[in-house]
Amino acid sequence: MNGLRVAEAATARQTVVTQCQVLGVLNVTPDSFSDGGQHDAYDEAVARGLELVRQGADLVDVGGESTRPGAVRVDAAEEVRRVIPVIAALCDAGIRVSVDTMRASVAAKALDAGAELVNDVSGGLADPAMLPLIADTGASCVLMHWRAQSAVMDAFASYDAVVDDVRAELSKRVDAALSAGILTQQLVLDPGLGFAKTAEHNWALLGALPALRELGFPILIGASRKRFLADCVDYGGLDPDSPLDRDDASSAVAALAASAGVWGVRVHTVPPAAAAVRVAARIAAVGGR
Ligand code: PMM
Repeated sequence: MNGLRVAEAATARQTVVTQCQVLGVLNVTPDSFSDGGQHDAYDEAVARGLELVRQGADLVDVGGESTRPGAVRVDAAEEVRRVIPVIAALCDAGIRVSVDTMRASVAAKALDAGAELVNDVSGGLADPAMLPLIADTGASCVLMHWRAQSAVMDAFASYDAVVDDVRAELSKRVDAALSAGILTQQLVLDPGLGFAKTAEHNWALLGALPALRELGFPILIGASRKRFLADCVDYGGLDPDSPLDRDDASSAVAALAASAGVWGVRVHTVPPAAAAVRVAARIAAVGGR
């Protein structure tokens, strides 16, 4: 298992200027909000994973359970059926894979198949076995800010001060991870844009990336195609209600987040994000921002 590779790279990235990682989204689901149904057959999913890497993705983030607002959960056996063969095929092809799952049992199988990073949108809250698994395996892990399952999360979008509250709640997840025996260098944090958050909350968090980085961990940003970007899609005949028409705004977020020094961006459309992180790295390398 090569689980510490991401963590080591992430630690290095805190001290030297290197390139923001691009995580290409591969949802092997019939119902994800923007790409559901496109890659839910094995052959199409593997082909899409290979394409994401050809286009410049550093990792392919494979998920088998939609987390769009209102989504109901699939059972663990179905999640395994969807993602594990795809992960195994991509890892066999030498591709770096993260698994987007809230279940320790799915994460364990994905790590066995060669995944190097567990992307848990619940930050270890949904499954009490997740943090012990990460501790035991030494795998890298994204802890995302999360308050409730997708079916009910919109009812939890209430904050006194969203940046302070998200920082405090992420810190608690870090404490839980460390108590479980996870090492700091295994962790990546994510503010969880769109998860129990209104558009205003998402914008406030994007405007506070330096404050999130002050937590001292690599930061992952997943803004791609999300509903709040519709605020910026009022030009060129684009349809703000179409997730695909939010791609340009998603790339703009990737560029600005990379420029703000985040560790990674999670995107559906890789080529412009791959360009964005390279431009940001070149500007950072000459001391710019
Ligand atoms: N968003 C989605 C799924 N997984 N993982 C992380 N770490 N951060 C995110 O913001 C995130 C995620 C939902 O988007 P999708 O349905 O398009 O995959």
